[in-house]
Amino acid sequence: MKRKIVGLFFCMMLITGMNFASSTNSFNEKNTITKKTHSQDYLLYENFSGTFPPEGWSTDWWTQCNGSCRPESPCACFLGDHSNSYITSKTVDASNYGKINLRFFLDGSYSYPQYTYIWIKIKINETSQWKDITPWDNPISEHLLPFLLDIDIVLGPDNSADAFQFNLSSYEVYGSNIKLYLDDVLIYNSHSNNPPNPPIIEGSSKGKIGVEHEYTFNATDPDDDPVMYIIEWADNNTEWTEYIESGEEIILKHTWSDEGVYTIKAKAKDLYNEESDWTYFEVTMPKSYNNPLWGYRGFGDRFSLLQRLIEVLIR
Ligand SMILES: [Ca+2]
Ligand SMILES: [Ca+2]
Repeated sequence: MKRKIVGLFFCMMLITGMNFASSTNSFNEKNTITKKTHSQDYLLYENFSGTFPPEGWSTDWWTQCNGSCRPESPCACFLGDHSNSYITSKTVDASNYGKINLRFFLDGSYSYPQYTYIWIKIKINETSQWKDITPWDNPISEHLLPFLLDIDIVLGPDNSADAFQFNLSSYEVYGSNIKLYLDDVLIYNSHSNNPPNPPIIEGSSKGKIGVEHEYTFNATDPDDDPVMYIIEWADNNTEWTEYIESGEEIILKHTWSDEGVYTIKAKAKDLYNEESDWTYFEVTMPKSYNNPLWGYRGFGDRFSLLQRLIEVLIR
């Protein structure tokens, strides 16, 4: 086991944090991160659904919450009952990796950002000091939350990170004004990750205004990671799906309200935020036949069958 501290080359990091505060309309609250059970290269995944604190974790005032969690309850939370708080992950052996990523969701609120401090720290092994990798200045001075943070951590070729740990701590002068919600902590090896293949889109290329159309999306990930889909329906509607297994079909319904040619765009994103290229699928919406009878609903399926029959006959 290497204990080489000199020459230890860890850190630094590239922040690819996404602040969902400014794009809440595109964040699907139903998004869930699926825990992979197969050949996956992650070192730690914690969604706080079990006993609290999870085995190997430690904290002072953090507890388990069932509301306000992002992406999914339950999560770990600190409800501002003290000025200081911390939560520390269990240790993981990252000594086989030159680079890892630390990713988590953090949400919450505070009244006085100018008196609020939030730190992210890592520890490489049991004898090393905590290293501050906070990607913002403290006090935070402005409203940062909520976000999904994804931090690249370069450990270097001589890495001795055999007891790697992550720590989140906070300090707020008026302690009761801060609330923090932490969820889906993932420490993973991003080095070997490949993006998913572009999704295959299946469905009708001709449609009718005001009628719901079904489209099937299917993408595979070379690493067999769970994938989610981002679909732009070309009428200013964008849809995000939940994560599903690689290669599993997902069926989505959409209704266009104006005539025209619409180019659906879809891409797949894997659990580690790697995105596929876009796939395009053109749909033509001719005018709807303005027969008042067809607007009548009540005959159920038999009537829509009749409607389709008449439609074929008059074409
Ligand atoms: Ca959770
Ligand atoms: Ca992948």
